[in-house]
Amino acid sequence: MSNDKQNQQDAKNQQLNEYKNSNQGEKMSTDQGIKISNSSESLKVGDRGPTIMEDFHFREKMTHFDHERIPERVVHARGFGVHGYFEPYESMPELTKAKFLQNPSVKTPVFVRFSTVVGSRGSADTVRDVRGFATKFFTEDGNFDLVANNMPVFFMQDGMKFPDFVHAIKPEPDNEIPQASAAHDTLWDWVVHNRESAHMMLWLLSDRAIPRSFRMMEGFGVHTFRFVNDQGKARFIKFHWKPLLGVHSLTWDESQKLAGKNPDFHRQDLWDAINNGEYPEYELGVQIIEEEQEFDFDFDILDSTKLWPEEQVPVKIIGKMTLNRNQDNFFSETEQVAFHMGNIVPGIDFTNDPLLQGRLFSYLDTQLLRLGGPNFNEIPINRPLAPIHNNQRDGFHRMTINKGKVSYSPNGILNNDPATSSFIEGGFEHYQEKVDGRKVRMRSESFKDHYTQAALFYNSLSEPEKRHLHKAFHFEVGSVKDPNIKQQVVEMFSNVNHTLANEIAKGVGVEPPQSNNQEPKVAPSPALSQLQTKFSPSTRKVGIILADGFKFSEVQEMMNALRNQDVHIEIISKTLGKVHSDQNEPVNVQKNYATTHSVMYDALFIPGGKQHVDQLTTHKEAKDFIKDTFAHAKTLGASNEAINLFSTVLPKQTQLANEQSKNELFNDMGVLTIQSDQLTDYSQSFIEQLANHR
Ligand code: HDD
Repeated sequence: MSNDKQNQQDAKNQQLNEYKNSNQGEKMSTDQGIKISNSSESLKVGDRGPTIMEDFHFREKMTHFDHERIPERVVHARGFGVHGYFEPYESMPELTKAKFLQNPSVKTPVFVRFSTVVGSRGSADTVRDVRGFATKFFTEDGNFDLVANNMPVFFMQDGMKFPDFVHAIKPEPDNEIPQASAAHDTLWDWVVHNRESAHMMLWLLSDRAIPRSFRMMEGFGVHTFRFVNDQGKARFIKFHWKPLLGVHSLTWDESQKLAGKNPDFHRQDLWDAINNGEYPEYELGVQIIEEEQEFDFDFDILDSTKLWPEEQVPVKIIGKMTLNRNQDNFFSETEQVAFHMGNIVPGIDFTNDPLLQGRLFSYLDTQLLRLGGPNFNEIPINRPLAPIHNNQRDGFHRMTINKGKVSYSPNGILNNDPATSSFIEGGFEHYQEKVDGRKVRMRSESFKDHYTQAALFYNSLSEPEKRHLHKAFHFEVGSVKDPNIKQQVVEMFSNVNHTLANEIAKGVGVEPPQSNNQEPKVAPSPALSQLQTKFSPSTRKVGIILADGFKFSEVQEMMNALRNQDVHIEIISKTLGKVHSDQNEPVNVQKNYATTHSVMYDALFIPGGKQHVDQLTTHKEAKDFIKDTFAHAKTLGASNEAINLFSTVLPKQTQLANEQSKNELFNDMGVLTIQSDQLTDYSQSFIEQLANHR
């Protein structure tokens, strides 16, 4: 990496460094810099007397504490931020004049905030929800914010409906129940009265809504944007992030258990990966539609409830983002970062998508309240790298010291500085789209097909994905109390697919669909199924349960093979400390049963060793580990004596089978067993299966 490239990447870090503060080796002071002699006792009249007003240190400490909280985001309150950089693969002046997309040797610093939408700041990471994927690019032309989600469509077509939708999906206002969940009456009441939500509701009830990791989900800009080149030629585009680790999900049971066992599962996963040097990478792609093709599709490209099937409009990969540094302070960075759809750079422009237009107002507005005034752009995490010169002045918490008398334009005193820039000089000029029409509160006829793409998504899912979707309906709509709403959900989704509608009806205890709706006949789009994704064992996590007397050679062989593939291993036992092998070799235990659970691993391996297996037979927790790993269809492996342990825990037929047919039976069930001291081939099969996720 050349120095220039490195310097560019570090520019944001250097800017942030100026504001960093560490207490290490320092003396305690007040906010005014006065050294403090005692910060535990308030100033009193006598050692049992009242505290006195004069105690400036007490008052400063307490008032600061009393004012520590700011309003949480009205949506996307729970999030987690990381630093990184973006690099384009090639120069693309024909497509866009955006400078950060021109030079493969320039790394543009980024800050990304991943989030859930509905839950409050302290809710669990693994709930069923859309995930936010917001990226701030600190480009030389100023900040570009790509405020994306991990689903390519949205609940509604017009920003005007957003407050209604959010009120309906948030906890109900009388009792603030349920937290971080769509499984309640008001949301589904909203859905049946807003049928444009059909497509997005299927995404929300699909496995995409319970990702395995922030590192394993796609990102979508959702709206149609424009790329504009230096000749002023524009094209319609959609942005995509594609994770190099592939797109993978939890099961519903795992995500529910994780919400209790480790509510920070996703942020922990990201934090650990970056600390381990396993930097998450996402390729940036664009779908491109020429202006002349605007009306060539059977959907309106300005409608945010529609995606552009990748088979029809391929995704062109144009660069890669690497996330390589954890934040230093959650509040200063993740909490204070302010995204805004209107943060855009020359070469990228908006379209008339009415949802996008609504967002252009809302983001700036919300930051004014959340961050206490108009100077939030001066907070270090939000500061652009590009220089700022304008006549905006004053307001709460102004940091910049603007010199001189002139704060207006045009002016003579400063010869009209700061001067504006022409398009050629890099000034932002809005794309001169010709628009002609009457002022109306209406929706275009071309926005009125709500079911074809919902059917496209449903038809594109594999059988297991469809089964998960049906079960998700059983839970979400099953939690609705009003039978009328449930019945209307069934009727609504009979417009999408009759099997789906009947499945919903069966699971939630209402009548099959009464109306004779036509199902749209749509061929699947394979790109929409998660089965088409990439699979890799790298950075996956395997639990190995041990008790004293385990076969050392087996564990060693397995661990070496896993480590060679960058798989993480955690040794689990009844108590923390050390366990000893059949050779009396000590091994450190990282987790005891109390501090972990099967849902925190991608796979489980139990080695042989008679004494060790005899003990595990008496451990309920070890058996629960095996049961859950099996129930969640994750890689489960045992060698030699441990196979017997599996037969006592797993389905009845394995207990009845003889030794040979037992092994075959296990292998048919996806459980990997081996009766041999040589684990070389076995460990490779284990890794292959681990890579396949389930
Ligand atoms: Fe939004 C936050 C993504 C529609 C209004 N939104 C927010 C965040 C993401 C998105 C990722 C979190 C940003 C962060 O991490 O700080 N929102 C989307 C996507 C949408 C969308 C992909 C549809 C395509 N949003 C949307 C609409 C409106 C808003 C239609 C209002 C008209 N969104 C907001 C907001 C938030 C927000 C109220 C809350 C906190 C914030 O902006 O900074 O302004």
